[in-house]
Amino acid sequence: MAESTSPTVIHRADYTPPAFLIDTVALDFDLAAERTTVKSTLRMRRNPEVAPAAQLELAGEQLEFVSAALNGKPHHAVQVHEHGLTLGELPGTFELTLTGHCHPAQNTTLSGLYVSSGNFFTQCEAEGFRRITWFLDRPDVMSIYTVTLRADKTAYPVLLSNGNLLEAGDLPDGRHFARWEDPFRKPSYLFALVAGKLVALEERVRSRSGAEKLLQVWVEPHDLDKTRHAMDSLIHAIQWDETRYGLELDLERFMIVAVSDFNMGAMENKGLNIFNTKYVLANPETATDTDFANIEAVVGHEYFHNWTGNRVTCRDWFQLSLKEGLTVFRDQEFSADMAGGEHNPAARATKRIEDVRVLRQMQFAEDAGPMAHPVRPESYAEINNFYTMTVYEKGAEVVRMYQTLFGRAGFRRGMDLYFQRHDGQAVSCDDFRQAMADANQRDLTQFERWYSQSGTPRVNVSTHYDAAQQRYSVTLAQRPGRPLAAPAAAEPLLIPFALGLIDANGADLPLRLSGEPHAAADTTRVLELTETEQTFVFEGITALPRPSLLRNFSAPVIVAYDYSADDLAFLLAHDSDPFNRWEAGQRLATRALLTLAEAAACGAPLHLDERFTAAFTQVLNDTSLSPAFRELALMLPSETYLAEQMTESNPAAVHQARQFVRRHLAQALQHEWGATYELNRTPGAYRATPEAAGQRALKNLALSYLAELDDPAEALRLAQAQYAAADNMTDRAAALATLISIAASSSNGNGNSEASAALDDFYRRFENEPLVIDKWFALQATQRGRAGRPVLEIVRTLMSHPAFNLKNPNRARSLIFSFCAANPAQFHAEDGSGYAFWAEQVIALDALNPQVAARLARSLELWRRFTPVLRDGMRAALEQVATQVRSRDVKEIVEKALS
Ligand code: B3K
Ligand code: ZN
Repeated sequence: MAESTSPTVIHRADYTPPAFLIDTVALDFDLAAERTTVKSTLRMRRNPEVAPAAQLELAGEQLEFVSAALNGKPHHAVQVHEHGLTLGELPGTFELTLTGHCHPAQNTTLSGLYVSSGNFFTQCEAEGFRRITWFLDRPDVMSIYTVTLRADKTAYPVLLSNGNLLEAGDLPDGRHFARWEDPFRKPSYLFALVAGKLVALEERVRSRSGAEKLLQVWVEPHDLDKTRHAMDSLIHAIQWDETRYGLELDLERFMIVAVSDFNMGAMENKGLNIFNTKYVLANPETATDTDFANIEAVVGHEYFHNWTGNRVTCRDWFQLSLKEGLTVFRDQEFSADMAGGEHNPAARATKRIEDVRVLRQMQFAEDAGPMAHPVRPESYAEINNFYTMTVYEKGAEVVRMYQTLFGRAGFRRGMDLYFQRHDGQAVSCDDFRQAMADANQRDLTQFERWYSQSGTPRVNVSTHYDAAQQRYSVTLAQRPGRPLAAPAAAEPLLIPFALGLIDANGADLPLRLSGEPHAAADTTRVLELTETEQTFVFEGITALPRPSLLRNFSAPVIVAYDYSADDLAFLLAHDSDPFNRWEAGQRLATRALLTLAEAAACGAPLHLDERFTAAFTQVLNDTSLSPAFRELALMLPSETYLAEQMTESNPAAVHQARQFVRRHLAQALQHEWGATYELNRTPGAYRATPEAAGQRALKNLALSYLAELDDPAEALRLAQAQYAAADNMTDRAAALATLISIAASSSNGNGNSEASAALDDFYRRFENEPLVIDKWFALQATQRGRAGRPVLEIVRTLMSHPAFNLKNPNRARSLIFSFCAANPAQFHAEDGSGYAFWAEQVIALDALNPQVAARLARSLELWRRFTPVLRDGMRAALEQVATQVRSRDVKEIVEKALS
């Protein structure tokens, strides 16, 4: 039944420090799947900096209360309620012992203590610890933890928790125990335990100071052959953090554990990272190049949290970007260094391009909808809803801007000062900014606005060339991101705007601003835009140049400049900034595709500007560019991104336009695609290097274009051969996708039997590899519709496949999310069938796992921007969900969408 109340909203401005502190925590677990007993002994005292409170409020959820003791004696001034305990009659310093039960086997939320494949796991961030025992479950309460685990030895031979192992041994009745101590103070969200039948790949390494460290990657026994890459990634991450930031691993051992039921990617619990199997397990047969790269990035990310997040943590959850934005920035730099090293700008650029593509497609969209919020949000109903693209990805861009302004050395000085000041503390985004400011002797007051203003700022650029004076002026005018939300309140930001000027031969011009004695050595200049509008005048410009704007995407803004198609083609061919070469191609493609989509929307005939095809051909044939770069440059903007750029989003029209261009390019470049395919084969043993991965990506892009030809016989032959001969998942999955696509586009059933034979083979081959079966579901959910058979029908059939399981988030994402969020043309069917399906699934997931349900709920949030028919259908579905869900998580999302 519907609950009528809206969730309570928490405001950043209401922060108050805790009235009590917890110095030490001793946890004692008797693990049993149905009912686990947890005894928690807390050494507590009143916070001397806060006025004394009459009562102590401890958070607790879904717990069964057994007893409370104060200094060893039963305590009766305790009220047990739905959200925890209220305790009275407390002295200044005391020991509180609380005993209770939780129910791991029934826990489908995957928050707190739960069971997956018969093993125990925990997930505490953000507020899962209160589902294990009663606590001051907030990040500014930091304590030393000692944990004793007891369990049946046969069922749970491995018992792990944070920190160092103190002792372990046998107990009567076939049970055993292990006792762990974490020597570092930490907030409750970083607590973890794991128990079960697991095995580990182990390595011993020496850290910089010479100390020996034990590294372990724990998995289920049949997955041990898929742990090498995660271990290598961990070793690289440890070395990288020492070299780049002077940060050393501070524990004797560091463990990663893989679990197949997990709400997100991974979790940085101190010394005991728990990972979704998707970000640990890989070998060439089961994992794609993208999987390999993602594993390296996520292993790095969680490891880097050991300093940025764990040693220095967040004062409250509004400061989440303090650790997330910073740690994403660190993992992005780590991946760029791994891909190309410090001195390979082209290889670094491919990583930058991939990150910016995600930012633009996902974070810009978030900023344009009802969930828009600043990097440091002002309020929330459910904190789990704020692990967002804005907090993570825009947060990382904000951190990157410090480095753009101060250089690597200046950024490092700021980091050093930050740790010097705040190691062991729970702090705020302001503290980080202050450390950057002080270390670089800069006033960063204005920079604070990046943390408090939501929306994507726009920078309008206009240029003027004065031939007589040989002067070129560039005027930058910034506009706040959300014109409807009190534009007057938005004050100008400090925007680092990197720019270059290019001459008619494609060479960078020396840059000298008015008033400067000579040109700077660097031909890229970081202009600091601090006013609403500023003009920068460059002297000694002897002929009209072309501007290369916002090089390397130096700030998370939208740049509006009236480039001609010729300018863009020129920049695509010549810009020395590899990011902006890609950017020029994207602008060109976006412009062409949007024109076509608007035409398709009103049924007008479609024509493609030949200059586009010519520019595209030049990139494809330019073998001086790396295959990885060419693949990125030749990939058309996604349908989702394009639909968002339309006056009224029309996914069907976008699909039609994009397919028109793909078919056109397939035909026009038929010969080149064939040659590209052959030239980029990677014979010999599989290697996951960026170069080899780039070749496979370009080859498979070529294959996908060949499949768009009117006669796809050659593509069919190549795809079948590639599928059969593949020694790696990248090539096998790409071949399968191509076979599915050929079958979908044929009007006479051509390729149908080949596609279904390959799908069957794929399933049989990988039946026992859940992560590969996820790919099998996802490939089918994201396929193009066939005449007379909408993809939704296929998805509904797959929902009753024996391998489908709504309770497993990876599986739910592979089928349901793939369809609702990654197949726009099919999902947004005019009859509203996609929306009805979405509503059913959000409601079903809401009862099992609110965090996963809330993520799915977000796929309709931009509903107001669509064409009227679609808008009405989406609103109806949202209203239906709003009346039927119970969780705070989903309610917050749908209420914001409808308000
Ligand atoms: N800190 C975790 C995310 C926790 C999400 C809680 N809903 C993983 C990460 O960002 O590294
Ligand atoms: Zn993180």
